[in-house]
Amino acid sequence: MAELILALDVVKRDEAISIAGSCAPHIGAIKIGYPLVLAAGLSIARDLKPLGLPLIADFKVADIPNTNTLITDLVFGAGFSAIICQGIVGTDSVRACVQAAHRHNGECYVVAEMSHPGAKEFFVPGTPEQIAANAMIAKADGIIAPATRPERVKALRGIVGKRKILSPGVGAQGGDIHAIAGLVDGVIVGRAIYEAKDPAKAAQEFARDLRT
Ligand code: OMP
Repeated sequence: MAELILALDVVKRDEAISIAGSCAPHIGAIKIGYPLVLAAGLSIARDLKPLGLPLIADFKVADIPNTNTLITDLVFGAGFSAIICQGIVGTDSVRACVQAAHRHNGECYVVAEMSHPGAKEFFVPGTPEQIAANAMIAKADGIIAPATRPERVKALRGIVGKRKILSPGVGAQGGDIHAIAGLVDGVIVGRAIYEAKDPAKAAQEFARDLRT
């Protein structure tokens, strides 16, 4: 069964801690990206640690191997348990993130195809397949693939086999949780939870949708 991952893209530390705490019983991990880290600092990882949930650093790392290694070491040093990198920059760059993550006993997920409309300009069929295959060669723990295009996720599943697929795009971006739930290992939801009047209730409902 796929787990629910909260994309905590709020820009106030107190609000982030409060939403994460109220949603914690319904989610399997928290994904934190530039918005919250730039607002609250890397120390937000330590603030959220007591919840006992995996913390995924979504920095879509996309640089040369040496810079990727430096970034990944800092992310795990701050207390994160997984990192997301871009796959389109090449296998050597991905391998740098994966190896650094594994040295810290953490995980690395590789963006194979993105969920927004503009992604279609460069993530043309064939390219995500190649990115996913290279991510497997680099021994990544899984890939990121779009809930907005379930048919593409199916194609990518054929490449990654039993390794994990985490999928954003449900809710605010129009993706349907029921269409994606059976295809992936994790469904990433942001605004539809943290902008809801009652984020805990919204998270509970998404979690229930994943079970049914
Ligand atoms: P909502 O659209 O608010 O549910 O948030 C989706 C989250 O997933 C955001 O944190 C995005 O940065 C992230 N995301 C995508 O939306 N699309 C992608 O292709 C990849 C990601 C990601 O890597 O998490």
